[in-house]
Amino acid sequence: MARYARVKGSIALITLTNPPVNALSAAVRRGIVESVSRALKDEQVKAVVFCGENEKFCGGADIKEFSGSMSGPPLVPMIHSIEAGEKPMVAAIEGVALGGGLELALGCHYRVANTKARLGLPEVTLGLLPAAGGTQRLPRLIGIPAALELITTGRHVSAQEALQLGIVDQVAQGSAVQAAMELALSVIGVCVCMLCVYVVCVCIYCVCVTGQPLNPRRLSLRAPVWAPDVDGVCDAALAQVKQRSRGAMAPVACVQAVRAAAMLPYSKGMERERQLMDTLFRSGQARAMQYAFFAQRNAGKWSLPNGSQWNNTRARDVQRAGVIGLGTMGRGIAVSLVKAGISVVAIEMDAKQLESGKKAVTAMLQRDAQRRGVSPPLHLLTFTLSFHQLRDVDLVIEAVFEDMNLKKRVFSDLCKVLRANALICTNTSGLNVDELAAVTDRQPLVVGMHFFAPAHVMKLLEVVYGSRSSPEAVATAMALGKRMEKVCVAVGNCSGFVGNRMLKLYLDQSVYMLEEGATPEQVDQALEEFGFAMGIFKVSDLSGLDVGWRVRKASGLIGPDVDPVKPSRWRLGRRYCPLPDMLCQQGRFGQKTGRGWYLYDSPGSKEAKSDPEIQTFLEDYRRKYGIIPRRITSQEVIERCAFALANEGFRILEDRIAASPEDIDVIYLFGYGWPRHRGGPMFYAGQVGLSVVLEKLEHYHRVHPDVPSLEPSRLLRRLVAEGSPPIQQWKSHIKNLRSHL
Ligand code: 3H9
Repeated sequence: MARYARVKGSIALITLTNPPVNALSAAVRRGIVESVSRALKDEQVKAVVFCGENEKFCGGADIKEFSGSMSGPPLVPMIHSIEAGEKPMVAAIEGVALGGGLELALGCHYRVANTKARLGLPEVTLGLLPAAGGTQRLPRLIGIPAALELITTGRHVSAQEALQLGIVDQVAQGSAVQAAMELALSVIGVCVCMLCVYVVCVCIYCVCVTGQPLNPRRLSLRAPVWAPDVDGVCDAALAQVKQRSRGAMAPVACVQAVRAAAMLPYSKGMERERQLMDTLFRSGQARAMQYAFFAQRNAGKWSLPNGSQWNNTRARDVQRAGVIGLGTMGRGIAVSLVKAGISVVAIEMDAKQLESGKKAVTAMLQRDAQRRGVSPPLHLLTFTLSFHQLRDVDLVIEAVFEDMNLKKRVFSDLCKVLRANALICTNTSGLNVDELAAVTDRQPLVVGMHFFAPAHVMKLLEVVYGSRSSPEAVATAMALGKRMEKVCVAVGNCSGFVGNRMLKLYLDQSVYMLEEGATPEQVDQALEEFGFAMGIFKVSDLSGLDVGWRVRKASGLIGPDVDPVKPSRWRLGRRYCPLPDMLCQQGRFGQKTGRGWYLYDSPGSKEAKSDPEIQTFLEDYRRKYGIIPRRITSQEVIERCAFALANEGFRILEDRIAASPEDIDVIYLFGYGWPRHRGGPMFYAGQVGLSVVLEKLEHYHRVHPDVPSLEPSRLLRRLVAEGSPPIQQWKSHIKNLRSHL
């Protein structure tokens, strides 16, 4: 778990060996403690170099250990003994030095990284803070403002940026281990250029620094980093993190710990760091965020009901792809493909749309390239009106208007030109993938690739398998999504798939609450206080209210038989809220028209303001239908929205549309702005308590019997009856449920 070797006569090389990321498990910590003690005792050893196996320094503390009882030597004294060691300690950073890994490096007296290394303290993304001295040593090394930024965001920095910030002493072009050993030799007075006499202080030939005392390199010995503006800087950081991550405790604790580094001596600062960590560590938020970390990774390990899965199915190589339609979605998809190094044939139906699509895609790629200081890969793009240009592509992603007949036409046209083994993917947000596949000559090669707008920014990709989709097609779409840096989740085929199927019920609850007495502002405020970046009505204004209106018209919910003056609140056998349709009839489509649930200064502007007209409109509406408004609390908003989501999630699990509750949570975390510190709707239901969720749903269903979706699902009832097992065990209960059907 930590390999010890003596190299170059006088250097102890300690290699962390815990693949894949050399996390600091109990065994690794034990190995380090033993190796350091051996190196300090060995008189031949004059310096110590730490590195990680497989060119990865260290991914930090072993997160898997957090859920069990901790054993083995603790990290803080281990790092302290490295720093206090009387022989120079050098960290050779390759790959990653994250969290406890960087803290270990900060305990060393010198740090060398290679050019590809990434460094950071991402604990905040796990609901924690860097509690192995990171909040006290990093500010002493790089100052309060830079340390605050890194610790509160968890951002990874490149080796070059780390050098500029002063986190590392050197960036090596080749092996960091080799460079670290040379640095170690120079520090102990062995000049590596061999041109000067041995033990010197500064070699005049290579300017290496030799015989340096260690105390100035021990960060814990440095005084607090106080400066006159420290309070202001910390206050500003606090305000910023509160605004950015509403309700999340970890970023606030990170600021408090860094503030301690400015005010208190090291030992007192460490005490503060430990107290804050204790509070975070025990919090539900840390559990939720660590759950999210593993759920995200598990989503890549997809499986289909027929037993095919990620590790027994090969993906096809995709070199060249087609994108049909250059609207908002098609543009983002084309950009993501090109950024992944895939050549793209982009098709539009008429010259004008092709030209505006081409301009938009080119501009997006140019902006991105400029930001990253590279040249835009425009040579990978072909814009054309001709389907014939698609004859040699490996895969096509169709992103035309959300209209079944139009998509069917495109699919059958594609079959006339594509190679027989080319995949056809649809970017539908909820149409039936099987129905689309049925018009093709290659049903096994058809899958859904549901991107989220804007597709070059949003991380989520639902890969939708139909009843005839081949495992190979699913594997190819999943692998392609990963290359496009998406978080991919494989889901089954049903109306709305996972994300939008659940979203519908959440939207329904929100508008029902408007009917009953709430305002869009009240609902949004409750959701934002819960942690959503934006309330549901602001999101609806952003996406455009006309989108849902068109879908409702196509599905027969709105037709000529609907009374235009007093539209029915009962359709297709259940409660229906006509408020969104009525807004659309007034031309209130949201941000794009400058008016929706909120008012905007001009069409396209983003700042939502309360609109008195909406208040009057809602009052008139309630009067018209004889609804007596009542006060709706924030608690009711959260319960009705979150529990309606989870309830549908349970149904989705029963129907095998999602393979696990983790997959559903990943979809909500990456596609729908669910706050990460609440894990996801399914995790949240488990954390609140399944029996509480059941009781609340029963209550709301009793009060609203005309809303069938509020009736608790069978799976939820069964889980409660079986003692509310932890979320990791729900899958086995789904199997039981099916065997009882
Ligand atoms: C900490 O350090 C606390 C201290 O400050 C104080 C304590 C007192 N532990 O992401 P990948 C697994 S908190 C355990 O797919 P990549 C991961 O689950 C820690 N396991 O690869 C996956 O397993 P599997 C602070 C870990 O190349 C496999 O490794 N550190 C850990 O895309 C591959 O992972 C962090 O927050 C871990 N620390 O990305 C860093 N890390 O194959 C967290 C990874 O079974 N890690 N695994 O699914 C990462 O950000 C990425 O994994 C990393 C590699 C960038 C390292």
